[in-house]
Amino acid sequence: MRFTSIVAAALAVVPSALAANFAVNVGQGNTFAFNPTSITGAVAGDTITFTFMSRNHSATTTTFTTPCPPPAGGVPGGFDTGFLSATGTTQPQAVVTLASGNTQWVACRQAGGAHCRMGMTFAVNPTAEQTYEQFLANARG
Ligand SMILES: *[C@@H]1O[C@H](CO)[C@@H](O)[C@H](O)[C@H]1NC(C)=O
Ligand SMILES: [Cu+2]
Repeated sequence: MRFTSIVAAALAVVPSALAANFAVNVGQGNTFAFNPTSITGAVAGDTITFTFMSRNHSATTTTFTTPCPPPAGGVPGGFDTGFLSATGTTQPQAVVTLASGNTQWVACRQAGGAHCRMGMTFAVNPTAEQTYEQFLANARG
């Protein structure tokens, strides 16, 4: 009887175990940065939870070669959290569900790209050919 209960409990968690969530902090410690700066192994259906910890930022998809500023709404097939502002003890969150495991380049589009040019960038599934480090260098111009 006890064993049966354990099996039933294990089966119940299977659906949620299929999708991973990646937690990403935005503006942690009042910095112009995403933490971590990249994630790998993300697949369709996975989620990214962005927690906006200071100031007023966005997480917006952009291009590898010309990151700053990211376009409003993000690139086609991408995403844009819109501007989210941390006030006092409130740290808003945005949850993005990935439509694919494709590589995506992300930056903050605040202040006409000024935060982006300071290096406020993030990558989903960067590759050996297109690395996060090169994307960051492109953003800093
Ligand atoms: C956040 O930034 C956007 C874009 O600059 C601005 O329109 C909005 O008013 C700001 N929000 C707050 C709460 O300051
Ligand atoms: Cu910003």
